Amino acid sequence: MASLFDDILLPTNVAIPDGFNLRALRNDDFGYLELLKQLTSVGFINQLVFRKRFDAMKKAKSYYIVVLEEVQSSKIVGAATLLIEFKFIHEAGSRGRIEDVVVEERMRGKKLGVLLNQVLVEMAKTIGVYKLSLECKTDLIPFYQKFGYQKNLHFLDQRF
Ligand code: 16G
Repeated sequence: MASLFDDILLPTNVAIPDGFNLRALRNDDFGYLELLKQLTSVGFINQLVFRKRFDAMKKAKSYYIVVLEEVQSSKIVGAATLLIEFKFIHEAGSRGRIEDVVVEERMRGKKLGVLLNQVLVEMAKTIGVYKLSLECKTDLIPFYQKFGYQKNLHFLDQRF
């Protein structure tokens, strides 16, 4: 069993409610895929594909996927990703991106999404990024603004 990153990097100044455990994603956390299905399409990923993708992320050393585990059931009920992108601009600075924030439907309303965001903002500050950004649905803008984000550039995408 391997962790995506060392749990020592998790902030100590964000309180985790009783009954939950915050930790890095592990290479046997196949339940994470079930949770991601509540965010968007995941498609079919077998354990081999999961492990290979996990290994590639670990090797890249710029993926920080944190998961919230419900202690009683050992189920992952929340997760969020901090991705660090290396740049030449800003004195070879780093940009942080928050991705794939998801909380299990039956666990919503317990402020677990707030907690995950606080954790990743703290980690981004510790790692040292000049900018932290995310994309979200319009109705979630007020939620994310609570963590210091401002509406700024327009976001464009194309899908294949
Ligand atoms: C949301 C996520 C983004 C994810 C996308 C998936 C956050 C803050 N944003 O925008 O990270 O990639 O949903 O939707 O969690 P898609 O499958 O339509 O790209």
